[in-house]
Amino acid sequence: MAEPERTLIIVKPDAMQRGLAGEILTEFERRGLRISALKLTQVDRSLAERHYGIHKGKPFFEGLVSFITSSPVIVGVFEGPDAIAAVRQTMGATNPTAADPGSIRGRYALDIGHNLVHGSDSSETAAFEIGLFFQPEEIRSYRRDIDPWIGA
Ligand code: IDP
Ligand code: MG
Repeated sequence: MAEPERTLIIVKPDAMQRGLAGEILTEFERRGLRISALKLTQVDRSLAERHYGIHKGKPFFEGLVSFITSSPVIVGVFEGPDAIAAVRQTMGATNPTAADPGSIRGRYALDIGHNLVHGSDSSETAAFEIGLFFQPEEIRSYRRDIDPWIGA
């Protein structure tokens, strides 16, 4: 059985402005993942720089920080078997025109700088990013009756 994992997702400013938040959350929920935490928030510059610290110095860094701080976003923790890989697959590749056409980015996005959604890329990153956005008491551990039916 796949390992239970938690991962951080962000419904980015472009998705919020385009009214795609519900659609995106639905994708992860329908995949079988369980919502462990969810909130609307506005990312400030300091949090953006910490969250995207790995990209500091890259040519797109400044644009990325101003983009992610440009509108309220929804941040969430999703939990389930292999949640990190499942979210990445459901999101699709970073560049939407290279993303699987069935993925969120492949269906709804065209530009790498406007790719709608963030998902942690490893268990270390997930733990770090969840800690950036959520206090431990904001994250709920619970079981659903359907969990055995999705292998959770
Ligand atoms: P990911 O979001 O698929 O994990 P990362 O490589 O971690 O992709 O990059 C973080 C975000 O930075 C991407 O989602 C994208 O919005 C932006 N980004 C990455 N590479 C480029 C680029 O070459 N030009 C513009 N924006 C980029
Ligand atoms: Mg990334």
